[in-house]
Amino acid sequence: MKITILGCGALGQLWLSRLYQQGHDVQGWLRVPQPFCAVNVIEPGGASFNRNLPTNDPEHLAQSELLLVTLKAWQVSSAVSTLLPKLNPRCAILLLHNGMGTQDELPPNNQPILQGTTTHAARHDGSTIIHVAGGTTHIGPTSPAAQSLSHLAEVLHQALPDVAWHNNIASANWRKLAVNCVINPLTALYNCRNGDLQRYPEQIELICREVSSVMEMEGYHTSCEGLQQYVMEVIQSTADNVSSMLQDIRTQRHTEIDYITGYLLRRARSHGVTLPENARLFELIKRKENEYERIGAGLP
Ligand code: KPL
Repeated sequence: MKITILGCGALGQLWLSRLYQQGHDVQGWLRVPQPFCAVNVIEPGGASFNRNLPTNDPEHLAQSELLLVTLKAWQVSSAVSTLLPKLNPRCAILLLHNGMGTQDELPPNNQPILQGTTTHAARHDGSTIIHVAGGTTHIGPTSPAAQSLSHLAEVLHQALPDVAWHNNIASANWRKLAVNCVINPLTALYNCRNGDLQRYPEQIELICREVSSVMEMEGYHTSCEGLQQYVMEVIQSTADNVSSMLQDIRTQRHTEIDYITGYLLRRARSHGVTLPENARLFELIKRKENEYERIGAGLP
């Protein structure tokens, strides 16, 4: 399959290496074009992949059957909007990021669009990508044109298992949103690893109660207890992880809070509801982010 991967960070390089090894014709797409992408991945068992892969070939892009987007949520709309006119109308776009709401920001289009979440953990160590732990990628259609694309789950599963197909991906996305609404801001504020959050059961319950109330209003059957149990399982299974938001705060990068807690608050507002605990966490993270972004922009 001809595939372009937009975003060559840790997750993008992991997919590039795995899809290449499966015999797919892959290229990376970089915002600032470079002659190639040096992909250097170390797998959990110690095996390594080291190869320069092609980038930013417009012909390859025009012939791609899949555009796999592994950018941060806040980078998606401008990057994908620029590429939309250059894509084959049948090229599927798979958005793989934390949080929700990026698709609402894209200009009207008829591309088959899929959305997904992943629990694979990968991080940079200098110029090397460490695939810290395997996981599951859940994907599914978010536009009518993508409903017949379940075979893509099998293609991706062959490269980087596990991949699960969901006809109703929104429901899986909301469960992941609940996980991110708890783990990401709390680890960033307490400056701790995911596993340390087991010390804050009351606060986790408060966040889950607010998320489940919005999910119910959006028409998804759920319960606070069910969500809380799921979040606790993820906290345990990713106990040693430094969450992506804590990594962003530590390295003074823009966080995905607008698409995680921010998305939740926007949906709540549309139902005329306020969420005191999530609103408080949102403000605290924005304040942290503003501190270094103001300094970075040279503002007093
Ligand atoms: O998605 C994650 C993240 O760090 O962004 C979790 C699931 C919280 C794992 O760390």
